[in-house]
Amino acid sequence: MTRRSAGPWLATLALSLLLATVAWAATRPAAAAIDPQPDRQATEITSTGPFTAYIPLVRCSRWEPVPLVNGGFELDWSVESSHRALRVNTDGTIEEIERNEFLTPPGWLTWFKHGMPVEHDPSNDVGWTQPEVRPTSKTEPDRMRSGAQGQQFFSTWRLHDAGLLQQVNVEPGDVVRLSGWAHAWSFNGGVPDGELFAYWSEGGHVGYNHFFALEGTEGLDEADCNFTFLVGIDPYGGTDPFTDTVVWGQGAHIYNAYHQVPSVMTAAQSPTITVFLRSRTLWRFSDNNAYWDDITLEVLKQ
Ligand SMILES: [Ca+2]
Repeated sequence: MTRRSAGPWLATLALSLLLATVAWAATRPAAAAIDPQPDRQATEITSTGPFTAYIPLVRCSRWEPVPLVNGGFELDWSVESSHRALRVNTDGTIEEIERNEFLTPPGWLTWFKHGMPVEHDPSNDVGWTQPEVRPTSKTEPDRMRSGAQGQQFFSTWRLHDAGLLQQVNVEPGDVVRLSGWAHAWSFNGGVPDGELFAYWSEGGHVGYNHFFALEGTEGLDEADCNFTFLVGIDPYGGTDPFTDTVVWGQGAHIYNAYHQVPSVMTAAQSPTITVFLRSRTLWRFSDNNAYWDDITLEVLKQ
């Protein structure tokens, strides 16, 4: 019986392991990849064996803040004393108006949808209406996420689809990302014990819970879905929140405590972009209150 040498066998095993490792490395996602995927360069790195492997090389990228005016809503309203708002009518017209009900925060402009119909509720003969806008009360510390103030929108026994906008100067082509924090008090008298009602919201899955669910989550009831929060960017810098060029992030139902609204990202198409905050309600509850804080904009730097 001929005894075989282990040398060639071990060499074959080592080569197989090397080739398997190179093949695995060529197909796996790059560990340093971030969202969005930066540009990649396919670079030949080895040709020592019978195969040639390509591994994506990822450029180092980072997010840097783009200053927003009053992104944390800490500036006192008297800095601008603005009562301005854009009334975005369902017939497609837009009017700039001033009302005492709008304590529009410095650096921002209030917008709201106005008119009929209410597509999801034909019994609603009031339509989309004007909310009231003001800083969060300093007596309700949970209504601001940081600092001394947040911003609130509220409507009583009525719907709103409304928010704030701000135009920001950037470089065309910049990849920008908008984020913010929000929550709602969505109340219609259904609290079971009559206590702490300001932090109890309607919905079979909500109640006192610090509730967050992405829009479209299965199993939610109609009250769970009363409020939807969104952030959006118009990369062309327009002020119509309903124009086709506005890119909206995914909606989220958020109640009773702050949670980050799903961020949105796009590439600037002009030297000015517009960032939008939006809360949309479904039902004419007694208290449809939306709270916002800590809005941030970032740009991707290569
Ligand atoms: Ca704040």
